[in-house]
Amino acid sequence: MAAPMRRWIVRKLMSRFLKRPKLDQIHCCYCNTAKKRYDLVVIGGGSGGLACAKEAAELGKKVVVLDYVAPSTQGTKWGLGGTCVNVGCIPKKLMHQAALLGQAIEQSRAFGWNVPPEVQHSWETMCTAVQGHVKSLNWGHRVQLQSKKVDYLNAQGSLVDQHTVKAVHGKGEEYLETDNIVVAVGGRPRLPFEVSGVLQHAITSDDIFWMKKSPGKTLVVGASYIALECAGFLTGLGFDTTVMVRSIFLRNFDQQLANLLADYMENEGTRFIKQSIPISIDKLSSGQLNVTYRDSTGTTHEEVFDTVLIATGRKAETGKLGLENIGVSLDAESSKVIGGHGGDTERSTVQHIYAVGDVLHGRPELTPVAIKAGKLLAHRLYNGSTMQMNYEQIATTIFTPLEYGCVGISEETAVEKHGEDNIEVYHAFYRPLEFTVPNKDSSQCYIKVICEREHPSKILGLHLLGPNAGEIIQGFAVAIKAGLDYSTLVSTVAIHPTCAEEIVKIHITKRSGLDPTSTGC
Ligand code: FAD
Ligand code: NA7
Repeated sequence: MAAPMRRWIVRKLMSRFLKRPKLDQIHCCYCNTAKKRYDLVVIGGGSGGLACAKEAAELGKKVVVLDYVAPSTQGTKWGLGGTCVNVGCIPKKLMHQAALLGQAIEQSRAFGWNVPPEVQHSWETMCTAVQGHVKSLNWGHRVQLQSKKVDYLNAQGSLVDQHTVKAVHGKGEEYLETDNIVVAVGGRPRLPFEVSGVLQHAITSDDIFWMKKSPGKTLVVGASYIALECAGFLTGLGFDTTVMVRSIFLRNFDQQLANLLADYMENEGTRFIKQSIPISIDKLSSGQLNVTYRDSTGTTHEEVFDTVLIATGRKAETGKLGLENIGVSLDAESSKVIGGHGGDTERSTVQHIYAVGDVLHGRPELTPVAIKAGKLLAHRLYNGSTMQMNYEQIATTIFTPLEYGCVGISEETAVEKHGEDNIEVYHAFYRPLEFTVPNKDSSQCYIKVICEREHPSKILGLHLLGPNAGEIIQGFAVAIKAGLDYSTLVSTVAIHPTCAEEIVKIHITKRSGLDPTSTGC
C-alpha cells in the first residue's frame, strides 16, 4: 500500500479512537446549554497541566484539560504539549545538538576524518526534522490523554466562578462545573514595548524554531538563559550572531561561570554588544532591520540585521483568566499565582484552586519542576498523599556551546547566606580529553564546589562548565539532595577518563590561592 494511503487510514482510525467519551451533564446557569461536570478541570496542556491531569485520571477521577495556544506576535502557532515541547526545551536541545554536530564535523578532521573543506548546513532540513519530531510529540500527548481517559478541549479557559470554567473553542463556548481547578497556563515571552517597532518586526523564542527560512544575521536581545542558548546554537549553525547585553550575563547564576561562558561563546564567534539597550527597530526596503541602540555612555549606534530575536524574559498569561474576580491573588509584579496557602505549596488563596508550573509565583521555570509539582498535587488531591513539592536544590543546565550545569546555590548567594568565612569554595580548571587532539581551547572548562566550612562540609552548590554538563550534573544532583558532603565526594573513586572525574578529584580551595588548573592523571 502506498505511504499516503497508509497514513490516511492510520489518521482515520486514530481520529475515531480519539473521540471523547460521553459525560455526565447538568444544566448551566450561565447559558442554555448543558454543563459538563468534572472532578478536575486543568487549564493549560503543557508540562505541568498534562502531568497533573493524567495522574488524577489514573487515580480514577474525571478530568478535562483545556489547551489553547494564542499565536505569537509573528503569528506562529503550535500543537498540544505547551512551551517545552513546541517552543522550548525540545526544539532548543535539538538545535543545540545540530550546532554541536557542526563542531564535531570540524574537529573530526584532527581525528582523521576526510571532511570536505566547505560543509553546508541547511536550516530548512533541520527545521523540518525538528518540527516533525515536535509534531509526533503533539500527537503522542493526545493519544496519552485518550488512553488515560482524560478529556481534551482545544479551548481557551477562564473562570466564571469558583467552581465553573468557561471553555471557548472553534464551535462556541461551554461551561464546565468542577470540584477542583488547576491553573497551568505557563508563560509567554515578554517584549520590551518601549522599543519602537518591536511588536511588528522582532521575533521571540515562540518563532525561532518554526521559521521557514534561515534567520541570517541575527541580533539577540537579552543576556540570560534563553538569549544565550539561542545565540549559541545560531552561532554554531554558522549565522553571524550578536547578543545585546543590558547589564550582566545570566542573572541569578554564579557570575564567575556566567562570565567564563560568555568568554567561551565570544571565542567561538558570538559577538556581544555590552551595556546597551535597543531603542528602535525599523524595516528597510530590503526587508532587513535597522536597529538603533544606546550604550552606557548615552551614545546611539545603528546596525542592520536580518532578524532580531527578543529574549528579555517571560510573563505569566493570567490576564484573561478572571482569577482575581473570584478571589485568587496574583503577585502584582509577575502576575503569577501566589501559592502556599493552607500549607500547600501549589494552593492559591481559593481553597480548591491550584497553580503549577511557570504560572506559580517565585518558582523555577523548568519543565521537570512543573511535572513533579503537577503529579504530587494530583496525589495530594486524590490519593491521600501529604507530600509537598520541594523546590530546593533543583538542578538545571544551560545548553550553550559549552554547557553550564548547576545544582544548589551560587558563590554569591553562599557568601550572602552563610558569610565568606563559613564557606569553602573548591575549584578547578580542567581539560576535557576530547579537546586535546583537535587542540581546542579549554580555558573556560571550570568546576566549582561550594561547601560549608564546618565539618562535615555539606555541599551547598556545584557548578560545571564543560561538554555534557547536563548529563553530568543530574547524578550529582541526586547525591547533593541526599546530603552529600565534601569528604564523601572526594572519597569517591573516579571514572577515568571523563570530565566528571574532575569533580570527585577537586581539592584546591579558592582561599589557598593555589593554581586550580587540573594536571590530569
Ligand atoms: P507551558 O508548558 O507553557 O504550558 C501552558 C499551556 O497552557 C500552553 O500550551 C498555553 O498555550 C496554554 N494556555 C495558556 N493560557 C490558556 C488558557 N487560558 N486556556 C487554555 N490553555 C491556555 N525547561 C527545562 O526544564 N529545560 C530546558 O531546557 C528548557 N528550555 C527552554 C527553552 C525555551 C526557549 C523556553 C521558552 C523555555 C524553556 N524551558 C526549559 C522552560 C519550560 O519550557 C517551562 O518551564 C515549562 O514548559 C513550563 O510548563 P507549564 O506547564 O508551566 O507551562
Ligand atoms: P530572564 O532570566 O528573565 O532574563 C531576561 C534577560 O533579558 C536578562 O538578561 C535581562 O537583563 C534582559 N532584559 C530584560 N529586559 C530587557 C530590556 N528591556 N532590554 C534589554 N534587556 C532586557 O529570562 P529568560 O527568557 O532568559 O529565561 C526565562 C526562563 O525560561 C528561564 O528561567 C528558563 O527556566 C526558561 P538584566 O539582567 O535584567 O539587566
